[in-house]
Amino acid sequence: MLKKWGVIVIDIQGDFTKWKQGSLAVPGSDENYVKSVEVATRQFKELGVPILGTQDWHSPDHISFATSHPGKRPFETIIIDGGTQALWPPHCIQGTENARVLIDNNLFLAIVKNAQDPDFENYSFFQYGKGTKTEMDTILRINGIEKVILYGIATEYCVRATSLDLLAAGYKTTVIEGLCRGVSTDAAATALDEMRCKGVRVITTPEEMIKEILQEIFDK
Ligand code: VGL
Ligand code: ZN
Repeated sequence: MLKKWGVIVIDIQGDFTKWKQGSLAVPGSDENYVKSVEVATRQFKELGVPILGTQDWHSPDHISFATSHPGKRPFETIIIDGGTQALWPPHCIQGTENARVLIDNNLFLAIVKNAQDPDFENYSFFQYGKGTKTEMDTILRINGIEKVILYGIATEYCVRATSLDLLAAGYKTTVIEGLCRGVSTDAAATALDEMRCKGVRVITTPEEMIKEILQEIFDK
């Protein structure tokens, strides 16, 4: 049987975009970018591919916010539990306008949230803490998905962490670089290299993926 594709669109939320003057707007996140993500996602959906969305979803006092650490400024790092933690401007606060997912929410079968606990930061939407799974794995399984296509924001944080966890869990994982944006362009490039090295397939444009899926449909 043909292995089934699924798409995961990572954190296309106002606070990560220049378009919506987000508090953590990443380079290259204008309205055109968001529209290109929406157009590609609709094309996948029209090819019959199930789509999941994700949403960074913080409490107002989240541990990753610089404002939660007196004297610290955004983009500084601190050590928490022996690990380095980047500090961010407050962003994607539960229930605020700029925490909304900007592309048509009807495209999604479900939206998986993460980092809701004020005391823990988490970039993966597949699992958190010491390997506790989110609902993502179950949703992929009940839909028969074995091959995942991933894109969104931020390349070196949530896209990286989620794709590496998917890969480790046995999913064939493809990242569409042209639909990803990073907090730092250099760090994003390094993260993409790491993902490639570990076995993630990195492709440039959605068109390559759409061509491949169409080919599979014709070959069936
Ligand atoms: C993200 C930084 C802070 C992400 C979330 O979605 O990659 N990055 N919170
Ligand atoms: Zn966050």
